[in-house]
Amino acid sequence: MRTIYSPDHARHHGNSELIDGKLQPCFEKPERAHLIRARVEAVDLGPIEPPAEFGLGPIRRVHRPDYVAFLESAWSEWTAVHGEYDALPLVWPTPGLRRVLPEAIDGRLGYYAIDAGTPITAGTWTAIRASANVALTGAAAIANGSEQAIFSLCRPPGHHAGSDFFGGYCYFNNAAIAAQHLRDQGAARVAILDVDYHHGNGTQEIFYDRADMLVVNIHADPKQEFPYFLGHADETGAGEGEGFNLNLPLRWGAGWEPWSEALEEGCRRVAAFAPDALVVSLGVDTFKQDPISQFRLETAHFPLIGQRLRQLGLPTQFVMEGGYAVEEIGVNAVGVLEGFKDA
Ligand code: OKP
Ligand code: ZN
Repeated sequence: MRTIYSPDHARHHGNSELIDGKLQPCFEKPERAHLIRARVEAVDLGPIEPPAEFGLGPIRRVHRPDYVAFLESAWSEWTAVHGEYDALPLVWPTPGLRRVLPEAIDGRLGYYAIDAGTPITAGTWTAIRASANVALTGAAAIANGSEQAIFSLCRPPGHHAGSDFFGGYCYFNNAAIAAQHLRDQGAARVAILDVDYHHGNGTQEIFYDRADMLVVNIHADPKQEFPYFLGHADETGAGEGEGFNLNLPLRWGAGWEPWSEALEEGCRRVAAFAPDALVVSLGVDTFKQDPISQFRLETAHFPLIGQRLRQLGLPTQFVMEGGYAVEEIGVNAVGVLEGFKDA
């Protein structure tokens, strides 16, 4: 299996995120992608190739132009006022306030953000453009039939980013950009299966009213876990998209038994949808030792995920999302891919 990777991800390295009442070192750090890449090499998964440049066109197919422009200029606007330290929001247009776009960068950050854990830094724009290109290069290879399965080693991740918001370490929604590109290159229907521990609220929001995109999420119950305000089982889609969103929330502490049952249900729904391609939002923060997560999957379970996905028999693009137990992140993420390959 081919891996698409860009070293430009390392240009994004935030100092801190607001978590548990403290500013702490970012869990989402360059080492994550370095270790996954190293594991791809160690097990000889296949060639590692750089992404092609796709420009902003395919990004604007899922993100609003004002939001894209905000991300491009946020760092220079921020440094002009505050100097060269991470930009983070601290006020949001919550109910009772008005959603009028401020001029001040501090206000604009709150307007477009969902949390205070997602810093914008000097290299963020370069890194998120590269991450989207990694996703698009993978999608293009699936679309033209040159690969049946491909690994887009995206960083930063993307599934919390919506049509006009960032958060949860995500800026551009790489999986959504890839899925839309597959559609634009001729796929009639695309399924997205998100196995990250956290609900992919951004992906759900982007495709919620569409019948050509099936979005399936297996994740920690938002009553207990980030992103808290989306991901409930009764969110089934809207309008034309009614019936094309499936949320399978699980309680804290879930291990392989309930998790694999949810995977089975998700896979059956994907199969019934009969898509032309599958995009897997691959997070491995379901691992029992993940420092910010509360599921209990073990290293031996990750290849089983890959095996089950392979049974779907679909052209499949893996798009990297979360996973913060950095010591094991390579073994776990690449374990899914090896399970898929060897099944
Ligand atoms: C990104 B991805 C938990 C705070 C969580 C944000 C987590 C973002 C995860 N107490 N902060 O889905 O792996
Ligand atoms: Zn996650």
